[in-house]
Amino acid sequence: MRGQKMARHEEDPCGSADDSGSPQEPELRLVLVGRTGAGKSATGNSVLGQRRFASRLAATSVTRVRVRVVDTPDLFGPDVHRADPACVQRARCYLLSAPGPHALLLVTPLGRFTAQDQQALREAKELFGPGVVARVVLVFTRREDLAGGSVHDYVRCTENRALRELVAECEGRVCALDNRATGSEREAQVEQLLGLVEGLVRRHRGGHYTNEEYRLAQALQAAEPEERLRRVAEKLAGRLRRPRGMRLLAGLWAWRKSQGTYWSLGLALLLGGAVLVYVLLWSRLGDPSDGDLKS
Ligand SMILES: Nc1nc2c(ncn2[C@@H]2O[C@H](COP(=O)(O)OP(=O)(O)OP(=O)(O)O)[C@@H](O)[C@H]2O)c(=O)[nH]1
Ligand SMILES: [Mg+2]
Repeated sequence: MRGQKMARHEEDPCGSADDSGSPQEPELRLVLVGRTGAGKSATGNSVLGQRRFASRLAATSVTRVRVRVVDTPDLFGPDVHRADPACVQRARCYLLSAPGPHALLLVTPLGRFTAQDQQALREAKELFGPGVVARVVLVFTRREDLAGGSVHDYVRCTENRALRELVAECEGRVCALDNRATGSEREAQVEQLLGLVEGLVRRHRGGHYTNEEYRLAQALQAAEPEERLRRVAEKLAGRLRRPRGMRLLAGLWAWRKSQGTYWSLGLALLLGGAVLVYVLLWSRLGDPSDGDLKS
């Protein structure tokens, strides 16, 4: 993998997102998610071809396209709500990946998919909205444990039901990395991963993921960085405070809006049918004269 390295402003505490390269250059934005110790930073370093994380944001050129990777320490564990009550860290993640990621890389070590990984995915859905699953690529670290075997065979044969369900949810977008690999081996692995992401981007007609918070971050591009961070954090905190059921409905509604006319029609027909069945059942079961007649 060749290309000029272009990481800038990595220590900017408010994470100005468009801070490397020319804005006209195509860019793939990737957010690393997963439980602590899964190998997120190591994966970020593999993709960028250099040890960058410790710091949270870096961008670099690779052969085909510029890639921006956002690392996310401690945002997807059970303690995040206590550790980040005002959503400042999570808003920072939004600003670093604005105007929205092309893919979420859900990182998990091969052979160790646990309840913590499931929790990480749940937190990611909560943070970005349920529609983000359509952007998830499952990345297994410790590829060397496959001993030359195929990752697709591994997920097909695994007895871990939760993992099989996740792979189905991600529509089979899986790959494996040995983050200790170097040279052409590392390049080949990263090319495979970026190929998956590019396929995903093509499916979404070149678009990136977005939601209300990303739209707000874009609308506030001209604002002071601290103000932008504060406003996005407030909006996130407001949404995450709502009861889970309400959040799910709001997320589904936002997702539906982004899917266009066919989905609207389908959903309207489904809801209409459900209401009709309910009314018919209610009128049959609830009419007391029926009961009188039968007794
Ligand atoms: N053998 C092997 N070790 C790996 C691989 N990927 C990551 N590791 C090791 O796994 C450990 C955790 O990796 P990190 O990248 O720090 O994990 P993380 O998800 O960033 O962890 P937090 O930042 O604490 O959330 C480190 O010791 C890595 O060297 C891999 O592909 N193979
Ligand atoms: Mg890390």
